[in-house]
Formats: sequence, structure tokens, C-alpha cells
Amino acid sequence: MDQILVTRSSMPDIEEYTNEIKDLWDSHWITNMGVKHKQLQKELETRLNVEHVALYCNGHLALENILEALQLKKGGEIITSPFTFASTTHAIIRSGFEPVFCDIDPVTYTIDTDKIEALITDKTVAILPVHVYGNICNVEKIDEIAKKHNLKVIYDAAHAFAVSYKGTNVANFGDASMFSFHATKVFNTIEGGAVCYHEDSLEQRLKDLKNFGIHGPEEVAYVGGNAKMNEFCAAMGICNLRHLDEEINKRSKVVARYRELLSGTDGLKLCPVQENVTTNYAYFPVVFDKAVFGADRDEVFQKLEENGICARKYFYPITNAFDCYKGRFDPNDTPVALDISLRVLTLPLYADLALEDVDRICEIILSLAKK
Ligand code: T4K
Repeated sequence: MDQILVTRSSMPDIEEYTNEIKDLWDSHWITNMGVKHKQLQKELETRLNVEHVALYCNGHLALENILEALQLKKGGEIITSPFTFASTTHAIIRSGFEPVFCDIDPVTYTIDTDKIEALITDKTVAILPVHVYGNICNVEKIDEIAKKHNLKVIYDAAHAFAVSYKGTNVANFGDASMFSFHATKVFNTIEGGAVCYHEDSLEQRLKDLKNFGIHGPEEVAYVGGNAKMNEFCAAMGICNLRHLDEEINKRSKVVARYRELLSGTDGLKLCPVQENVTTNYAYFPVVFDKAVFGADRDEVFQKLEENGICARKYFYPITNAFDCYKGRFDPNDTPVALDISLRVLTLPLYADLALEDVDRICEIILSLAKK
């Protein structure tokens, strides 16, 4: 039996992609903001209904670049969630800021907005919440806190592409949002990412940061790096965008099947469907309570693995427990995040995952339940 991995990249038919990249052989223009890059940028601005999209070679550098472009006071504190992928915390630290970890809400696993204000000091410069698993943060409350304390808000929206809240695409919240277009995401450009933002003045700064600060063949005006999306990645994005709705629709069927089979099981906690949110079905996390269910997360993980099914412990360990930050942060400061990280498993989810495979995965999980 074939292995089932936690996800599988969405890809267009090979003919569609080769057709899309044919022009590149004619022009020999394969990177540095070529026609595909421009086209994808425009298509995304329209699709997300946002003023500006800056494309990147990956989501991580997109995040580092927007943190720099906002010209926040270096050494300043950024309030964020540790229940996330390594990138979020690394980006804050690599950009010269100090992360201050706020605990998460036990239902959505996004930043607990009731705990943010107590963490604000005179050094705080921004809030960097994560729409984890595509669950939307409490954007209204975050906006209110940010306005009151004059803080910038940068969303890590790596998981939330195509998600909208009360009819507004998530790309529009805060001062900026970062998306990841990595191979594992609902929408991919192989590797890639984007920053969506409102303020016009950020456009030039982001361009400078991702293209060496070059303003012309004989003019280098800024000390920038290189984080451009190339033409092959942009072409993949153009193709994948055509099929996005269809892919999300297929994912919704997989998620519906998981919900049908697992909802109501004692000791299993699923994310509730968020009100007023059009979701993208990015991840399917399940939180296990051994005392009630009969098996813990690691036992379920192991059993699935024995059956060729690779679920993943997204996100364990939480970032404030990483080895590279030993002695610097204390994961016990965020007890909810710590607890969830020890009990969560994200189950396989991708558009072409067969419903029979979902049945088998659930059967294996439920076989571990207390009789
Ligand atoms: N912020 C958040 C909240 C994020 O989750 C991420 C990325 C970022 C920021 C940074 O964005 P990027 O700079 O990555 O654009 C994966 C991804 O590499 C990473 O993009 C993602 N988050 C994270 C949640 O998951 P791993 O270490 O789990 O990847 P890997 O290689 O184990 O792949 C997972 C599964 O995906 C494989 O078992 C099979 C499938 N897969 C993988 C690859 C590489 C494919 O089907 N095709 C592929 O090409 O991190």
C-alpha cells in the first residue's frame, strides 16, 4: 500500500505548465521581475482585492523583508505566538527584534487577544499574530489594541491564502500580511511567498530589500538583499491559481469526511467551524485527551505510521521551546500553547486524498479509542 503523507503538492497538468513556460524559452528572461512575475502579481491583487502585493522567493524572506521595511525601532519587542512554524519566531529574531510570547486561544489556537495588553511595554513596536491552520485571529480586537497603543500589525498568514472574514480577504487586515506559497500550501508556486500591504511608501522599500537596492544599472540606493520570485515559480502560480477554487472544493470534501467520522468522539477535539469565515481547508488538526480517548497523540502518530500514514505534529515543539533558544525563553509562560503542542496531530489533507483513505485513517485512529 502506498504511503500517505501529511500533504501533497497541488500541480497543474504538465502540458498546462509547459505551455505556460514556453515564452520563457523565447525570451530567455527567467527571473528579475519578468512577465510571469508581473502577471501573477496583478492576478493576486485582483483575487485578494488588496492594494499591493509584493512577490517573494519564499514566505520566510517575505516576512523578514516586511519587518525591515516597516522601519520599526531595532531591538523593539514584537508580541507573537509560539504556536507556529519556526519561521515566525526566527524572522523576528533575525530581523533584530525581541519576540514576546503571548499564549493562544484554546479553541482557535491563534493568539489570545485577552492576554496581549498585559505584555505591552514601552519597547513594544508591533504585534505579529499567526492565522494558524487557516483559523482567523480575532482581527477586530487586535486592530483595536494596535490603534490604542500605536503598534504595527503584521500577520503571518502563511496558512490563510484565500480565506476571508465577513467577506473581506484576510490579506487586507493589519498593516501587512505574509503568505507562503510553499509546495505544501493550498496555493503553491513551488517555493514562494508574498507580502500584501496598504501603504504606498512600502512599495519601493520592499523592492529595494528584495533586489539589492538597485535603482538602475549605475545606481544602488539601498543595502538590500535578494528575495525575488523567479519566472518558473510565477508560472506555476499562474497555473495553480486557475485551479484554486476546484482544489479548495476537493479539500472541503476531505475535511467534511474527517468531521463526519471523528466529530463527537470523546477525547478528540477538532477545530470548530469559524463563524463568518470562508475557509481554505488548509490543515486538519486533532487534539487528543488520553484520559478520555484512551490513547495519546504520540500513540496515534505511531499507529498511523505503522500503517504507512504520516501525520505531522504541527506545531511541536512550540518555538519558545526550541533548542536554539534554550535558556532564552520559557515555554511554561504559554501554558495553553505548550499543552496543545503536546497533544495535537495534523492529519493528512490534500485535494486528491481519496475518501477511502480518510475512512482508513479514521478507522485506525478510532481503533485506539477506549472500548
Ligand atoms: N509561517 C508559517 C506559519 C509557516 O507554516 C511557514 C511555512 C512559514 C511561515 C514560512 O513559509 P515558507 O518560507 O516555507 O514559504 C513545511 C513547509 O516547508 C513550510 O513551508 C511550512 N510552513 C511548514 C508548516 O511545513 P516541513 O518541514 O513539514 O516540510 P516537509 O518537507 O516535511 O514536507 C511536508 C510534506 O509535504 C511531505 O511529507 C510531503 C509534502 N510535500 C513536501 C514537499 C517538499 C510535497 O508534496 N511536495 C514537496 O515538494 O515544512
